[in-house]
Amino acid sequence: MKTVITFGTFDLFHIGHLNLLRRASQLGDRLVVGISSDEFTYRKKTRDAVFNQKDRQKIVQSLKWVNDTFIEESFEHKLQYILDQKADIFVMGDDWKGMFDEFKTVCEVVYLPRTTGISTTEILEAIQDLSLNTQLPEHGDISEQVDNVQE
Ligand code: C2G
Repeated sequence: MKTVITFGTFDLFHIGHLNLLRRASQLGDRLVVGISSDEFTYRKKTRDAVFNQKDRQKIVQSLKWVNDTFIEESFEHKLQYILDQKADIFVMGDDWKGMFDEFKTVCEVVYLPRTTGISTTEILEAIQDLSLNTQLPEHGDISEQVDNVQE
């Protein structure tokens, strides 16, 4: 039984989040996701998440690829979360490339390609521009961007 662990804010849940979690789940048998607490999110981004931590956790927990979730309180506790969950593989999007290599001493560390052209910040900007009729482009499956994985 291979356990995969990943972390994120997952605010305004979007297709980039979905692609990351689906691909992470394909790397093992069990996917566990640490959801940034509201306070940790404020410290990371110096703005509040739009959705509170309970709702963000419920959304991620409801996905068919996700087996378990917990609230992540800080960067400093990551190693402990990895050990507590007995994770074999630590996954993050490649915007974090190299940042978590220290965990290679306890598990495999994988950075997956980020879905281009979408982020919580871009969604917020698009909403602000709605009066200008801005719509985000359709985002294909990440497999179309990086490989030919069949569903
Ligand atoms: N992601 C992605 N493609 C996007 C947007 C996000 O693959 N277009 C990935 C990120 O790389 C990350 C995950 O989705 O692996 C969650 O992204 P965020 O919600 O933005 O989380 P972040 O603020 O990066 O929090 O301790 C680490 C942090 O908790 C990560």
